[in-house]
Amino acid sequence: MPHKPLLATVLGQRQERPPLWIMRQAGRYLPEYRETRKSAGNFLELCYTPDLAVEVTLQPLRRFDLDAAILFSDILVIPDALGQSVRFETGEGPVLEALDEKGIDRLDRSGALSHLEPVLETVRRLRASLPPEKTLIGFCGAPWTVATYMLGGRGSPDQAIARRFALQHPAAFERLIDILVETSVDYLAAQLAAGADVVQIFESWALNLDDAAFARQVLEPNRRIVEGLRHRVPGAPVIGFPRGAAGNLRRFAEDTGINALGVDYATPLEFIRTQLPPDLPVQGNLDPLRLVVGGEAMESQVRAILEAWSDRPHIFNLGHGIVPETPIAHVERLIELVKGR
Ligand code: 1CP
Repeated sequence: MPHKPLLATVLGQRQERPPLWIMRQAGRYLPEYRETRKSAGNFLELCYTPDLAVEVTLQPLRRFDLDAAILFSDILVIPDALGQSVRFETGEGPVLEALDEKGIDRLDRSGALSHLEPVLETVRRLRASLPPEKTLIGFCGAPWTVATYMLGGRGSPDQAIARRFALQHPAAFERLIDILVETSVDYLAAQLAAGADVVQIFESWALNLDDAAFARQVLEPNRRIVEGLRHRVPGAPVIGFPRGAAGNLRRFAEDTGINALGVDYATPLEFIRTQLPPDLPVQGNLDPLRLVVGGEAMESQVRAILEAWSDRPHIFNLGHGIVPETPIAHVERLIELVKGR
């Protein structure tokens, strides 16, 4: 086995310098991405055309000394594969035909993996073309996060439609979560079989939930995916990312069985240092806006993060996705700082 510093860190081995990748590292802040995106026409075509998806996955690694590639796709290919209508409007984000109870009953899992076959082909090609020391990250959205888009029809600041649906229609909601858990296990197992080294489960909307809702909507589905996946792929390495989990972070780390915990930028460095097991690998957590501003606003916090987590396994990353207005020179400087140059 070639040494892959990022995979090794997920598995609990602290490295001399933390390995790094950048959440949403392929995307609109790169001019070459904008070019490829234009030639693809619509966003889902980009995700389902292996030639193009491989190209945009590799673009950030050509420019920057990153330790991982993350499969180029989206968390919303799962609703698309289940037969829900999904569109990506320019400048507006995703738009789905919002589900009601009857819509949940019409979701069809039987063709999902064959629908996602082009994504799996992208993973195989990436595995074949990446240098052996680079970690290939596969991913899916966590069931609750995906459900917020499926029920709400689009992104929202408070996920109110989905939160209300979970309370008013508990049986239909559980059917939806069951479908998403099962499809996600199939999909992640297939990504690992196709050559992904590790998978990340994006729980981008782990916020705004009371105790019981957090347990039911976040903890339990994440736990079931990890368990189901390990049943298929023993030892499967998993990064969890419960964005906004705040006071629930420790519960998440303890109850889900993930190997490594992604943390958002609002999580205090000290909380991680003192409240989480010292051997738990942690990923994060620079505010993407510090990367936009650069200079001392960025450098002081990069140093603080490196210092605070220096004695545990740490993967350096942003605390959420890189934003389109990020200057490329700032990304270069960030990598120099983390790599100690
Ligand atoms: O390099 C990479 O990371 C690119 C692969 C990738 C990933 C991991 C994309 C491409 N999307 C995602 C995950 C994703 N998609 C998440 C979880 C991470 C996060 O919280 O940011 C979420 C919530 C989505 C849903 C989504 N897709 C949104 C957010 C909508 C909202 O509610 O704010 C958006 C804008 C998209 C479209 C999208 N996905 C990816 C890209 C590059 C884009 C922009 C589309 C474009 O090119 O016009």
